[in-house]
Amino acid sequence: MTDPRYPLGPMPQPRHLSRPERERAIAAIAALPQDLRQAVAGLSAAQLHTPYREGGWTVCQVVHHVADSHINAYVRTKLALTEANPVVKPYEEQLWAELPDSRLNPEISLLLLEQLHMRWVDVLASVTDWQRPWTHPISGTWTLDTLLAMYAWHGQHHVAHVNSLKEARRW
Ligand code: NI
Repeated sequence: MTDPRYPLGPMPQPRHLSRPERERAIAAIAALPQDLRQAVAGLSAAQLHTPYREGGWTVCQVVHHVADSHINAYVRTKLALTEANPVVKPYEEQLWAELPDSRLNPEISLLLLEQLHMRWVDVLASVTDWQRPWTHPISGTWTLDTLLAMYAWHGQHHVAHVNSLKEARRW
């Protein structure tokens, strides 16, 4: 029995990716807004407000969380590209997901993600030094390759949450 919180397994944190791995990760980030839109397409309001697992976020909160997370990831990408080993700002993702804007229509964050990922992918496509470091104050120093692998996984991880709920409920 797999852990319903981690349908794709744990978050990868490699320090170095091969060129094909990078290309696949950038393609996954480019495709994420459409993948997430497809996962929630046609769900009713009641379905959108159903937790993806017992005690978990609702589908609606999951969509807004992906936007919260990727806004931070975009900022971290640009900090790593423009400063020498910047210390990034952690945030309380659980509390962010409980703020009132996480109950807005998911369409708002789907549109936001479509626009944000266009800019993020454009920046990622221009990176020449994937070993540029950045530091998380708790987990330590990582590279841009790590960030790329983490967030390619992250979007797919949350799409899998929505899809696993739909499969379990036969929606
Ligand atoms: Ni997440």
